[in-house]
Amino acid sequence: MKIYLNGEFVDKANAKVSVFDHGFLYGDGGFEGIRSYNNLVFKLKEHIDRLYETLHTMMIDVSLTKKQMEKAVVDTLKQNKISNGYIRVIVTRGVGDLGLDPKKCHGKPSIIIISDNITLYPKELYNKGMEIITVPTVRNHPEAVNPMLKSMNYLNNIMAKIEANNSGYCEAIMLDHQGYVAECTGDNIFTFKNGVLSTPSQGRLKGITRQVVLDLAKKNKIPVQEGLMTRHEVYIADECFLTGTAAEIIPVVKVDGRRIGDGKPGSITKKMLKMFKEATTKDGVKY
Ligand code: PXG
Repeated sequence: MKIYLNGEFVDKANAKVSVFDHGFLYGDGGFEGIRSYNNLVFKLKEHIDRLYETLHTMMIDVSLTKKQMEKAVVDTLKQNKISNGYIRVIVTRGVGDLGLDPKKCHGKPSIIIISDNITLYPKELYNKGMEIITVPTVRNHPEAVNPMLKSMNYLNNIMAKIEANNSGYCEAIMLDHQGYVAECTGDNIFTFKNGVLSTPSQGRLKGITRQVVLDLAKKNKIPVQEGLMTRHEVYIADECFLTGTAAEIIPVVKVDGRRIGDGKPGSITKKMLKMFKEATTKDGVKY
């Protein structure tokens, strides 16, 4: 396996960063998780745009243009001869000293791109649907570490994931600081009721898959509502599903012990997954 490390391709065994890298010391950096399907990188521009938005707010000035970054992603896939893969792009503030002062990193971000074969969730989860719970850890306050940033600082989500795992679940709903449903630890959430598709408007990452679903809904004249969502509204929904680059679209059939709809993956959920799969065969940057 070849890893892109600061402009060079190095073997996995030599792909090392300093222990003084602020990404390691403080989670001080941004990242993206991208997928490719049959030699097409899905929504590459959108992922790179979001990465640069994260870095802009974090005041990490990366030397590569967006186009150069896109090329580096494609080159990494080519180097590894991966047709269907998962790509992790990481940009940290770079190597500093033990203090947290970002000035000590001297404006030299570390850029790392790893591509690997994707490990998928078990197929039966897609057929049967998932059971999830709400966990006590709330999603970060937007004026602390804004959930719109895909920062390397994932402790908020990891704490929530630990709570989910401790209770025997693999994914969990996180509420925002006001008690509204925000998102899951690594996925956005949707409900469907009375012909309307709903998804939270605040306290969550602006997921790329979430946007694909919103676009597909618009194209298919399915009414969409982005707004505040309570747990009650999730419990009484006809359908519920999660979206994410790795998970794609995964049906949810039980939340906090409440059955959703008839307890089986819903027809809109299945239709969305089908349309999403079709989109991944057409859209994308070829390599
Ligand atoms: N919300 C959060 C908090 C995420 O981390 C999504 C939503 C979905 O966004 P996209 O753009 O992928 O549709 C994510 C992304 C993992 C893992 O191992 C998951 C993500 C990121 C990193 C690792 O499950 N999800």
